[in-house]
Amino acid sequence: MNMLAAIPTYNEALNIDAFIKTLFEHIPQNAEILVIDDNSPDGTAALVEKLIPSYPARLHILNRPEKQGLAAAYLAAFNWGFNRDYDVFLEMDADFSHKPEYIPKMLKEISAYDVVIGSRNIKGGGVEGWSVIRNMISKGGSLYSRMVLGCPIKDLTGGFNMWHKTALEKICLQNIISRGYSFQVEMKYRSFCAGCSIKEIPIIFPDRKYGKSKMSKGIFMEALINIWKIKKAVGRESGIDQFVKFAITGGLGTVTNLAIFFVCVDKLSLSEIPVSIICFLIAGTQNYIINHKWSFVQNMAYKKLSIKTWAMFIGASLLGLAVNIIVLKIVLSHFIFPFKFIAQGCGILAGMAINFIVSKLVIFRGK
Ligand SMILES: Nc1nc2c(ncn2[C@@H]2O[C@H](COP(=O)(O)OP(=O)(O)OP(=O)(O)O)[C@@H](O)[C@H]2O)c(=O)[nH]1
Ligand SMILES: [Mg+2]
Repeated sequence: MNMLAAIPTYNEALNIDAFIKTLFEHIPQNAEILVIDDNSPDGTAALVEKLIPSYPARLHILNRPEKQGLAAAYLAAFNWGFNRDYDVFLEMDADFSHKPEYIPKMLKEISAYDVVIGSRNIKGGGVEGWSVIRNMISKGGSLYSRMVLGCPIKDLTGGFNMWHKTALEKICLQNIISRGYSFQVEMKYRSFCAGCSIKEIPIIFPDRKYGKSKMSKGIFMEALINIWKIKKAVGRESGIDQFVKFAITGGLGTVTNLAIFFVCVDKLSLSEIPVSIICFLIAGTQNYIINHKWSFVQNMAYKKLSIKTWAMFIGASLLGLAVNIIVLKIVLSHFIFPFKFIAQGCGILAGMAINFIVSKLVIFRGK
């Protein structure tokens, strides 16, 4: 099997030379290494480039202009590798916390599984050199992610993982929403939801000896919140689920519309047409917000409410209204009903269908 080890680096000058040399000692003869460096100020990239002639066609570097986070680095590496026919991709830190000695075992397992996870949280695995507090935070974070996502993988947060190319294809990398440290959780959760076969093997994880961790309290808190966004984004919801939510939202909008109309026209005696327009805009805005935050939340988890999408939604509602009136006219001119509201019901359904299609495919499409 052709393997590519993808190694993201940011300020790993103290580790990278020894790390690459050690890694080459533990990977098969045909395996290659790609370092993804985000223009590390400490000159990590230059050290890698110095080593390239010693490993012709086996050591590569992807130089990126600025620090863009772990997720962007790995996604760039996978894209780079997809065009070059590797069967297996390895994710690994450059700071010796992930011991290259485990790679042969991982390679053996990947012939039978789609995903192999280096796990600190199963029998035989663990961490070395961590304080009790750090250990508790890490274990707590993993347990929290497992519980929120309902996912049985024991080490969701770890970054020492091997992926079969087919597993990465099943995940649909273009759908990944994480930018930072929740990336590893999202990748594993998506592979679980996609039905990939997953094997955890125990690893001992020593603390880094040289260089600084890029983890901070802020990054950790962000990852905790992101777990919910991942859950919303990945849990599969059918178009029918979305349509039912969209219809309920429309129903609520109608109630709002009628309530305001009743107060303004029947109680305050304001003129009908301007009130009707205002009712339409208020109910439309309510529908826009609820559809964004609920009906299509899976696509919109990382998008903000915006004037542009609001205006598009109001436009789609007007389109729905136009379709409603056209269908009403057509039905009335071709059929005779005991009650005309049946024709109006057909119009409402047609208008709603058009509004739903435009909302799903254009306005709330996400990325
Ligand atoms: N290209 C790139 N690499 C990064 C970035 N952030 C971190 N890395 C690298 O990703 C790997 C993991 O980062 P670490 O700082 O070791 O994070 P950690 O393993 O969670 O924390 P420690 O255990 O304290 O080391 C290391 O090889 C880093 O150099 C980034 O923004 N871009
Ligand atoms: Mg590390």
